Amino acid sequence: MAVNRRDFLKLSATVAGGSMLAGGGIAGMLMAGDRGGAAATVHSVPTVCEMCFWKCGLIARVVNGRVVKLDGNPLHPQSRGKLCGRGQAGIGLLYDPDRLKRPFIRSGVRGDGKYRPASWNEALDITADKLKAISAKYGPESIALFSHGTSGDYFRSMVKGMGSPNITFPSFSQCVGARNVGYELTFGESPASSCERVDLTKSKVIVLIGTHLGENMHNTQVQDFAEAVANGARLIVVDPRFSTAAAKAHSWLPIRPGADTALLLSWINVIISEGLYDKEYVARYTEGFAELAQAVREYTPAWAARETDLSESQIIETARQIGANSPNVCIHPGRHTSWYGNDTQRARAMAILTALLGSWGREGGIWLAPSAPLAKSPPPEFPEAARPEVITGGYPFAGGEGLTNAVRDATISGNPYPIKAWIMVGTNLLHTLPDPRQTMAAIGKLDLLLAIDVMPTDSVLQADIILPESSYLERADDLFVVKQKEAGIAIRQPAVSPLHESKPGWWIARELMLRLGLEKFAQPANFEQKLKAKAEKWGINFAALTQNGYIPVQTTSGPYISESNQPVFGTKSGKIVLASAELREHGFDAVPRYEKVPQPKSGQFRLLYGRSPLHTFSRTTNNPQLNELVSENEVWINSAAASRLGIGHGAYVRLVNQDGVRSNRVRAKVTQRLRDECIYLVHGFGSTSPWLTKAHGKGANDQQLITRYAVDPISGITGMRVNFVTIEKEA
Ligand SMILES: Nc1nc2c(c(=O)[nH]1)N[C@H]1C(S)=C(S)[C@@H](COP(=O)(O)OP(=O)(O)OC[C@H]3O[C@@H](n4cnc5c(=O)[nH]c(N)nc54)[C@H](O)[C@@H]3O)O[C@H]1N2
Ligand SMILES: Nc1nc2c(c(=O)[nH]1)N[C@H]1C(S)=C(S)[C@@H](COP(=O)(O)OP(=O)(O)OC[C@H]3O[C@@H](n4cnc5c(=O)[nH]c(N)nc54)[C@H](O)[C@@H]3O)O[C@H]1N2
Ligand code: SF4
Ligand SMILES: [Mo]
Repeated sequence: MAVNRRDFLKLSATVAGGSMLAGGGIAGMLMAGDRGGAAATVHSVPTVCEMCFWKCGLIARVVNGRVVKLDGNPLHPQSRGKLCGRGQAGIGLLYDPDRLKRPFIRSGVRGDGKYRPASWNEALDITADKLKAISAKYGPESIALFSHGTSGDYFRSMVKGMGSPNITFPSFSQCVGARNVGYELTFGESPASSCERVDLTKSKVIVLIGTHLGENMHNTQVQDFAEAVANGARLIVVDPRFSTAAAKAHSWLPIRPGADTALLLSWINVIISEGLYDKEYVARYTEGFAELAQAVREYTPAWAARETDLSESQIIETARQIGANSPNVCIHPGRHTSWYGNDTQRARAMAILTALLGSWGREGGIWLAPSAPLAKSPPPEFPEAARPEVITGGYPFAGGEGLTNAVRDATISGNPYPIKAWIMVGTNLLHTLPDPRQTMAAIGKLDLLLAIDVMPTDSVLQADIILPESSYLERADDLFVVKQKEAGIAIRQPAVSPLHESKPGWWIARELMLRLGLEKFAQPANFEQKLKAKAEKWGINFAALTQNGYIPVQTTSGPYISESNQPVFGTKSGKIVLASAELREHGFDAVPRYEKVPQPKSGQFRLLYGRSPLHTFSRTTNNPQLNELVSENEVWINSAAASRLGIGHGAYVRLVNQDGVRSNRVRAKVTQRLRDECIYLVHGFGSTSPWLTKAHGKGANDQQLITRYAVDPISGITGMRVNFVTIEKEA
């Protein structure tokens, strides 16, 4: 049956035979009409996924008021008709019986899990009263926000409106911070407009440094990666583990963990000394080449071979492949880059290599962000904070995005002033910040821990007040500006009405703001009207947007450099910075210098972690569909190490870290796909919340074992791959 997708999007019909529908797809839905039986209302709602933060466009198929299937929106450039496994499992989140169904107020002592249900009015009144009391006693700056995801924005307006600058993001401090700072120091901007601007399908060579595409399952990036591999792009994967991506690679470089900057500097050394860099591009767009060339002289492949435990010939050969294919080379800038505490300089080395190859703004490299002239509204005039922010922690390049760790430190110490309320929106801090013991110590200092969440996670069950947000399938959010090679606007709209007593984030923030006298900063009561007005201001037909889910907008610049499309570098000099005077002024190396990281002692293993394609952090481990597919993580152990320790494949073990912290039991995956001195866990498992009936106690929690972290002196982010464990056999 031929059904054009565009027609299908417009399909909002009544057909018969509802019992046939689930799993039947478009054809199944329509054919069901022939079977007779009770009338079923079938319609399709285009909206935006939030099972992770790639923000794919999706189409929810709703039958008799129930979401039965989620598919990728073919019109949206971040999904192109497909969803990943987690995206399809959004239905599991929507109908998870363990969801937070109503507001709760703590009735026992913190952490004992005793709560009483409350009405919205009561919970909002109490929350607002507590915030007012804390602000009056300790000043508004004593209120801090931790958020991840769309709803964080509404609470940001609330916290800023109260007069606090202390707004933090784990997705900076425990994730992209070092990358963004390293690339901003080099190119004047980050290499991502939310999604990394990697031109994989046109690359002749793709270099992945740790980035484990395929396990890191960002929909269209993985689609592009698959296409690039099929097109025969040469793939170089640097990873101590034989990742899914390494299995597709022409060259797998099983590097000693923490030695990546040595490899990068020696590649730069070969590319400069053999003249393989893009001389015209370097002359036209960069500054500091002579200083760079001088500084990398000492980093020879022979030296790097010793540091990285790779062969000298492999280092030279891969450097030549990279150089020979300039500029159509993608040095993937990575995403989670908080590794060893020297991470900004590693990101700088990657950025410098990208510049030498001339691949910023060139086909197969990093494309330029499109400019889309969308009318801006004047920003709200938030009150000036009376005291300085604590969110930079004194780190000179922490920038505008707040450090979670700096706020946690200030909360524990009370310096420079007490922090007394934490508002957590869509973040599971006990699984997200290194050293959960410090997170608990900080929570112990608070007068109010407020959680706005969808699930009763470990962190939520520490809260004094819990406010249940509707999932992304039940709510509208502000319009999304999509910046791929093209630009456009996407809309999130509810596929079904909010279940239970949950409420959208914008509504929760608004109700609190009304009670705090901050209505002028709140979203309007008629949210849909606001979205419509915004779309129309941008010249977009709102009816078409709600029907299609995504509408492209005109761009005024293209993805690649040409004489008429020149790049703009937001650095002080307007050039790409190879040797950074700015870093030198702050006492750092202008050109990255290699620093060794501590190695495990005999008998110890370095704890490495990463992603499962079927889970997002700890947020999906209780999802009924995903939990059925992957219910617990495994610990990867090299087969030689396992045989020395007498550990068999599939046996349960426990991991004990350098500070004596012992993990939950976890199954051994005995494999040759990992270096001998490391072990590897998928992050997000080992929840302790008894309210998560499926995830509770399943697998090991990497974060529990991360009691040490190394703070990057430039960006202030927390390197978390600096913990060592021993392995105990489970009797
Ligand atoms: N040990 C270790 N630590 C890590 C990482 C690691 O790999 N290992 N990864 C790091 C990285 S890269 C990142 S980005 C951070 C991410 O860590 P977080 O910022 O904490 O993000 P998530 O795990 O996505 O957020 C989880 C919370 O969001 C809730 N949630 C889900 N949907 C919604 C919603 O619609 N509304 C609301 N209000 N809440 C919702 C979930 O129930 C859960 O409580 O963790 C970092 N920390
Ligand atoms: N399915 C799924 N996909 C996701 C997410 C998710 O939760 N689930 N989260 C998203 C988010 S927010 C992020 S930030 C990204 C994170 O994903 P990425 O940025 O791709 O990866 P990392 O977590 O930095 O790195 C994990 C890989 O680094 C390797 N590694 C460990 N130590 C070293 C080292 O010293 N050197 C090198 N070269 N490699 C090393 C590990 O073996 C592993 O393969 O994933 C995104 N995609
Ligand atoms: S990559 Fe997957 S989970 Fe993330 S937004 Fe897209 S479909 Fe959803
Ligand atoms: Mo991340």
